[in-house]
Amino acid sequence: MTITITAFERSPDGGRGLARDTRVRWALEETGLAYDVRPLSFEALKQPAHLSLHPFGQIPTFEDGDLALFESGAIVLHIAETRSGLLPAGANERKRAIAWMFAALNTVEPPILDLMIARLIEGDRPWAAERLPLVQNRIRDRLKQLSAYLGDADWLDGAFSAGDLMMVSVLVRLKASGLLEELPTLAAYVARGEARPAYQRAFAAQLAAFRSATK
Ligand SMILES: N[C@@H](CCC(=O)N[C@@H](CS)C(=O)NCC(=O)O)C(=O)O
Repeated sequence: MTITITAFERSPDGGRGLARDTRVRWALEETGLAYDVRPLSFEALKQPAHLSLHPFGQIPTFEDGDLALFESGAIVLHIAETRSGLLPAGANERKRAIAWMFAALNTVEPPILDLMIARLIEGDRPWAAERLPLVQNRIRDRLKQLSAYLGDADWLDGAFSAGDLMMVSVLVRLKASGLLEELPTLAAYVARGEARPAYQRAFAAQLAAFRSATK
């Protein structure tokens, strides 16, 4: 049975790899699992066929035999738990890697999403200029804490893990903001993640899909 994931038919990021299928593709590439992609239009996302897989009508989803999952965190965790390479062997180390996945999704990604919303959706509101620096400063606070924790280590807790995969995936979304460059330690951490061959393959695959949809 082949794994099937869903992704945007035409990603609104123009193929920059910011949509959340990229993190799932990355986990699949790191663990050597083959997969198919079902591309979906924005309209198809909200149709019953997709809503039966994803209650909020979003991507990504993951299907493997009789297992269907939504939420990128749950999908990456499932992949990491079924194949070696993304979670350490020791029980406590595994739990810490999972804690870093949660930290990426629950502590670091929310203010980054706030920034995307402030810029893309609320940019024309009368209060937008006043709100933007508040949102940016909340991100700066998180990045400074993360950078201090990382120090001169390559990865968050020993060897590269699903925690790093998720954290890099979240931080990549800041690339156009200039905020990452304020902390060279984190910029280098993201660059290390992006340099991994598995990330390169995942990025290339989503870019190829975008290009073929926009030909
Ligand atoms: N928490 C979810 C968020 C999923 C999500 O926001 N997906 C976006 C693409 S990255 C989406 O499908 N947006 C279209 C929509 O919400 O209609 C996850 O991590 O999978």
